[in-house]
Amino acid sequence: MGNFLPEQASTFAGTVDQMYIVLTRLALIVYFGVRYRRGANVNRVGALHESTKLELSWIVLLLVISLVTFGWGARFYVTMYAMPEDALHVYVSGKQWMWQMQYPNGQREINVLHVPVGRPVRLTMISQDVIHSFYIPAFRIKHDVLPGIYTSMWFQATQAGEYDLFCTEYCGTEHSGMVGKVVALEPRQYEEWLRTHVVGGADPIPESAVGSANEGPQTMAQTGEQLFISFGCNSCHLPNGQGIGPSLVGLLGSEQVMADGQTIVADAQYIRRSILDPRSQIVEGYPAVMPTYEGQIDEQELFSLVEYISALTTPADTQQAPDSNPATETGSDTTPGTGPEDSQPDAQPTDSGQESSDGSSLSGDQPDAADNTPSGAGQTGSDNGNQDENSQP
Ligand code: HEC
Ligand SMILES: [Cu+2]
Repeated sequence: MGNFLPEQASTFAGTVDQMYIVLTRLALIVYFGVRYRRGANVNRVGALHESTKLELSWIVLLLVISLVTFGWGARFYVTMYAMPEDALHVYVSGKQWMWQMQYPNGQREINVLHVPVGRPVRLTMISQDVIHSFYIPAFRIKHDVLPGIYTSMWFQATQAGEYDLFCTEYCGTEHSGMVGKVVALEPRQYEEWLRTHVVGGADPIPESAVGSANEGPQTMAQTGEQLFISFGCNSCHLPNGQGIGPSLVGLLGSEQVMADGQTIVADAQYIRRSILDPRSQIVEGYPAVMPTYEGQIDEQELFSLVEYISALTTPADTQQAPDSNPATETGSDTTPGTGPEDSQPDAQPTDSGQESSDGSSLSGDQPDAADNTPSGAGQTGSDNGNQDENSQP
């Protein structure tokens, strides 16, 4: 399949290339249509006139071709944008001019993304300044990275190796230098890498985001828990729902009813927005007293908070042992599993997205990718100011 294309190293690559080739060939039809149109100066010796059979056959054939390409493309699109539930999570934040990766186990790197082969990996991405775009040619995936709203994409690497990573949205003078690499490792090596390359490893990120003294590897959920306490969230959000604010246990993936009657599925974007702009979405039955944290929390900290809140699941809903539930450490003697949460009657059935087989993918999400819904678009502008203040070296 033409060696002008980059190597194929993900489960998407084959299909993307086939589509590319097929569509390019179909484009030839347009070319011939123009070239041999009536009135074009071509040799018409022996040309047919008024053959119903011929006309019918090309009409039907083209119809079938266009329906098949549509169906094929639509199905593939759905596959690409429906996030698999068992995906590993990596949080990506882009800024002029670098990519920062955060792994749920607390690992961080700049411009390098480590992934295992043969397992879906889901990226939750945000920009700290302008629009960037995350592109891995060998995986045939690309997605805009926007300020103020999370975008997600997923992939599954099929071959171990090192691949290019580019920003494909012109984002300033050093845009062309906003490159990196993706290292796909065999699962065993990946586990090894996760264990051995702890925070402060090869490419440490300046410790701007992590709150207090960071001794040894600390998972994102643990960092998030510390932030939850240091920002005083825990004084209003008690795991047993007795506080001023609703309990956040089982929030991710659940349906939340707003004061205006709207129902929102709580995804990562909803949580982010609840923190930065609480007034934009007041939960029904609660007073609008939550202060905004805009300008006080940076994107990396928000990722950790999202990861922490995502991990607040009732032990009964998941196979996770209760001790992996950070909520039990927040100082309440009531286990989050006891008693139904008044504000979240729907938590149970929609929680399936959070099942995870290991600690490194704690933050499963709602089954369908709702992250990209345009609902957050109007908010982008207001968050821009926040990004600017926040960007730290
Ligand atoms: C002064 C008390 C208070 C503090 C402090 C507070 N919240 Fe809230 N929070 C609320 C109340 C009340 C609501 C429900 C009304 C609303 O939606 O604004 C809420 C709603 C939320 C929601 C949506 C919950 C749902 O069930 O849909 C999230 C998420 C959230 N808060 C996270 C946080 C985080 C994270 C912090 C700390 C950075 C925090 N809150 C600090 C009172 C508080
Ligand atoms: Cu960029």
